[in-house]
Amino acid sequence: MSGAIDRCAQAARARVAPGGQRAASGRGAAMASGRGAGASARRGIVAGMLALSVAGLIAGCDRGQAPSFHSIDVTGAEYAQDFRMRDHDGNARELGDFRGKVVTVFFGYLNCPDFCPMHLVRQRRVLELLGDDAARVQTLFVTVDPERDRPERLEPYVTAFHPSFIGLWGTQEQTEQMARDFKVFYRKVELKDSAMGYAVDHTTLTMVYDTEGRLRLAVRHELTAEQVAADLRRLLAEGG
Ligand SMILES: [Cu+2]
Repeated sequence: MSGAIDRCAQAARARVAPGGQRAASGRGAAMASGRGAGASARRGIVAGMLALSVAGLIAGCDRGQAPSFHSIDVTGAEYAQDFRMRDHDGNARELGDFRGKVVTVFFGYLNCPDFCPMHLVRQRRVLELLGDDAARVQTLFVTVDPERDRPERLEPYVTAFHPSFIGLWGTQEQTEQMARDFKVFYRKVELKDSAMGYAVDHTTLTMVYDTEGRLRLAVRHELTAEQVAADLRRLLAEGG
């Protein structure tokens, strides 16, 4: 994960330590005084409270304020500032082309059996939830398998999820460069006994830019479409 996110996570860990201890002793008390289901329900509540407080600290990281985004707030991060790739129609593209829109960037590949289609389905649902505001959101899907995912294959794939989605393609070198710039990890994994030949492990965070082109959020794969839509709505409201 990114340096910025690592710093946030470290800060969250440091700050959550006292709460964690309180939660641990609280759990001990519940176990000592409770019986059966009552005690386990209390344990569930304590664990839930701890999880919420950790999520809250990460979301509001280092800014000393109430959590405001479901996603990880990476405002001010100095990586993932721009890219130069081709879109699925062969046009040169950079981040500035999408000024005025909230832009989401996800790295994946067409043969992906799970994370990529799930991401694109979530994005489609996010646009549905945003209604008219969806016109001010640009979804970008960067292939980390440029050898197989040629632009002519990217286009029908991404637009099948939503006509506004754009696939980004680069040479092997350009793809590696963009992934480095975005602190994204990917790696081919040979598959024995599979017609697919290989899979590609990859980072599943979605990077989100505000309407001014500033990197703002890293969206975890686990977030729901409702949570992502709420975050994007906030960014769109900032943009007026
Ligand atoms: Cu994938």
